[in-house]
Amino acid sequence: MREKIIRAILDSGDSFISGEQLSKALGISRTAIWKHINALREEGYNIESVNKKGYRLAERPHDILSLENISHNLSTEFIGKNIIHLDTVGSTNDYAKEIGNKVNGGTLIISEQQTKGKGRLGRSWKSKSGDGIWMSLIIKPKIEPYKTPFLTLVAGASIIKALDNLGVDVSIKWPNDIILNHKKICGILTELSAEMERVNYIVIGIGINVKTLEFPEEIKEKATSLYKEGYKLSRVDIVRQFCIEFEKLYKAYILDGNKDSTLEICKKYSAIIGNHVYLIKNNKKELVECIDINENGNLIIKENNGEIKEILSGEVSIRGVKGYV
Ligand code: BTX
Repeated sequence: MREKIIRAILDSGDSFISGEQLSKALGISRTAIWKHINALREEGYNIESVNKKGYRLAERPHDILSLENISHNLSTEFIGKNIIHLDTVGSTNDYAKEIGNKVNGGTLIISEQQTKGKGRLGRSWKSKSGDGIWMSLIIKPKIEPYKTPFLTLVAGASIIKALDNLGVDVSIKWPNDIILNHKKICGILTELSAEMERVNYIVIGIGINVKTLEFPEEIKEKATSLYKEGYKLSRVDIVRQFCIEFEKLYKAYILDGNKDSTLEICKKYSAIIGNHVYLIKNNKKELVECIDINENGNLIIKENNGEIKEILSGEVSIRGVKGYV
């Protein structure tokens, strides 16, 4: 019911909607409406009420990552049309995997806090309450499992575009880190549920540091947030932009087999192409030059002895020569 009320208020934009109109449209008493409005205010919605006129939003709620705020007039076809917004959860990726078979592709799980946020290869992801966007997107493309790693690049390119649209100067450290001022503001963890020839669903987990000002000692040197770097952006705007950009690149890849736009973004905004970096694999560190990203989304590097090699995502970590990148 609360969702319906806030949607009706959002739909009426700058005009007031009266308690009577709401009560008629939703079939509940005006007192019940008033109780829901108070609960919505407690959730953070700044709802004005004026005698004889009714209710309207004093300002757009920029920070509540609810279905109504994110999907209101969102121009996508299916990405972000179903949103599950939680207060706290172990990991949004794990939650997504529990419900993956039951929900539609495009469903987004967002939690204010994660108590067991996961990175790649068993690493952990710090996800303090309210500080960032901790979300997992469930998608169900009809493709063979071997084609799925490219979707990590699609997600990375979408975040780059989303933040670029909002005026943030970000780059991407192949394959899954988004970088701002040489530090990591976002990581992506893609997980797959599949049979031999068929994908059941894919979970794309995305963590974006938005408001964090203090990071734990162990990641202080390499992590940053949008606020810390001077970008006071709305979490809702970032998620909405991400949904729009992701759907475009996803459709191009899945429906038309077209990887060009994603590759173009990953190359144009790359933090490593043209640079020397350390490749770390099985505790071995090798200095190489990054040359390109090929049509499969794999990294092309030149070793010290001049040999050119193709590196698959998932098998290595990359570090900059001077610092994180
Ligand atoms: P990754 O393995 O590339 O990065 C994890 C590493 O990054 C950690 O070992 C640590 O050094 C550092 N790190 C941890 N937390 C942060 C942070 N908040 N900001 C910057 N650096 C950090 C990257 O893995 C993939 C991360 C995906 C996170 C999302 S959040 C929503 C979804 N649910 C979930 O459990 N994981 C994903």
